[in-house]
Amino acid sequence: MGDLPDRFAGSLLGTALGDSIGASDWGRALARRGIIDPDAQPLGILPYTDDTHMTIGVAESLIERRGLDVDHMARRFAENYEREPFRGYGPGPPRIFRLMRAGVDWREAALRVYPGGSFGNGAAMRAAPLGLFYFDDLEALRRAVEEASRITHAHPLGIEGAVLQAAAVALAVRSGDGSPLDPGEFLGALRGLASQAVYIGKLEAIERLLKEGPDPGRVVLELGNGIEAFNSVPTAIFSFLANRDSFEGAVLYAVGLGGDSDTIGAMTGAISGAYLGAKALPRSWLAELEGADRLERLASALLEAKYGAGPILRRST
Ligand code: F2R
Ligand code: MG
Repeated sequence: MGDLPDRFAGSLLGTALGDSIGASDWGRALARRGIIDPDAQPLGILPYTDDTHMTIGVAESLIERRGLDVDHMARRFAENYEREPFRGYGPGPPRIFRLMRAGVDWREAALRVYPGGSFGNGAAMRAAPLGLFYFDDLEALRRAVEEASRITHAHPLGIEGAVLQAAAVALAVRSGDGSPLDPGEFLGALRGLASQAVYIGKLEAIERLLKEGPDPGRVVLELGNGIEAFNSVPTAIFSFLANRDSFEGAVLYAVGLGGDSDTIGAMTGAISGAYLGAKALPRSWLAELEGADRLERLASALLEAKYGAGPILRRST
């Protein structure tokens, strides 16, 4: 396998860049102008939001436990939230973390906040480290993502969105190795993991929209740009596939679709960064990204944890 460290770093840094570009006025204005300029200089630091904060929690837990330990991950989410509650979390997860703090098991808390579970995109937006850790085994990936999603998102649509997002990251890591990516094969592999009608329909729509052209109005109409997993995960997959040779092209296209722009940007950045690698990310954006060094260290420790070699990174305080 080619340059795995570069692709692991690309996916975590790509998540944070997509998140922070999509959350910033500067990034959204750049996206609206429709000019893809990798040298465009952000107006000051690019702070990340809950998308990246939770992605960090997933990575930390996978590293410390050398794989999925779902109770450990649930505790880590709650601890990280208590340290930095200002990251712009969606409505549900903080309520779950407060119930956990009051002694309620997360399995019960997740179903108390949304009977039947949440179908928001919060499990999908944090799924990149799971896609990286399990990139070489889609069945193990599916099982791990299902389990990890249930901590906050127990609804089948929230879970399947996370599985598809993690699998897209995994397939991007695999196919960034030399031969050009075949969108039909990529979508076919995702289709093999989908069981919910809305995702099956949207994966078919992605294939058609790739042939018809990336008209943003049509894409939003058919795939969505909302906070629900089924209205944002397919949109991120399309944004990547329609702009697969350019990280900034993919992220600015995603952010320009509007709606939940930080999360669609984050998920697109995670897939594109996994495919193109960290070396393809714009230097001028990375220079301003909050936590870039920490994300690089986490990517490297995640790879070490996967293959069982080298020092294990403990959480930084
Ligand atoms: N939403 C934000 N940021 C705005 C928060 C602002 C904050 N007050 C501040 O500035 O500090 N961003 C983040 O939210 C999205 C991820 O959300 P998540 O984690 O999935 O949240 P939740 O609450 O589980 O679901 C989101 C909404 O989906 C609808 N929904 C979900 N399940 C439902 C169900 N079973 N029945 C009905 N509706 C359901 C609800 O409208 C939920 O509020 C990301 O964008 C992240 O960046
Ligand atoms: Mg968001």
